[in-house]
Amino acid sequence: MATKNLSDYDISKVPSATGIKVAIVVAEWNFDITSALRDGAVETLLKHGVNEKDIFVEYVPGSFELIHGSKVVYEKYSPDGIIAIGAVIRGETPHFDFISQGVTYGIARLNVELDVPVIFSVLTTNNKEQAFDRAGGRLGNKGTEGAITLIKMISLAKK
Ligand code: DLZ
Repeated sequence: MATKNLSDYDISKVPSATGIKVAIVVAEWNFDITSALRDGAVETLLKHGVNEKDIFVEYVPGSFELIHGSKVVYEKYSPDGIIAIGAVIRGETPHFDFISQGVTYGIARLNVELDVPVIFSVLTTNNKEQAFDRAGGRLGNKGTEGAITLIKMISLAKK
């Protein structure tokens, strides 16, 4: 199966992001990866017209905390949408499965409970190499893709 690289998107199909307010929550666990995802997201939002002062970045210890962190930034900044950024990497313990499932379920729930989209920019990979491939490496940057997804979802709500 060919691996799709969504970071090579068609810029003409992305709606204008001028005037929107975005909160980004970044997990500090595997920060070499999550900071690269954050940079991809911020760069893409700016490129599509989001004002720098309308991008609010906050940090939480690990991916599991992205759920509560997203609720906090929702209440604190009243954004039009949220990007949750994390990197869960398979280790020697069952933690990988618990954290991956927990954060997936938690973010999905927030998408039902909050009236703004919460984008799931959380990598779940077997090793660091696979994570780097998706954080600005040969398979693009999932932070960039998260930003594009958010712009499209906010535009959907405003139509
Ligand atoms: C504990 C833990 C482990 C083992 N692995 C990761 C990981 O790969 N990525 C990540 O973002 N966080 C990890 N954590 C931390 C948890 O997300 C969380 O911070 C702790 O369980 C405390 O709630």
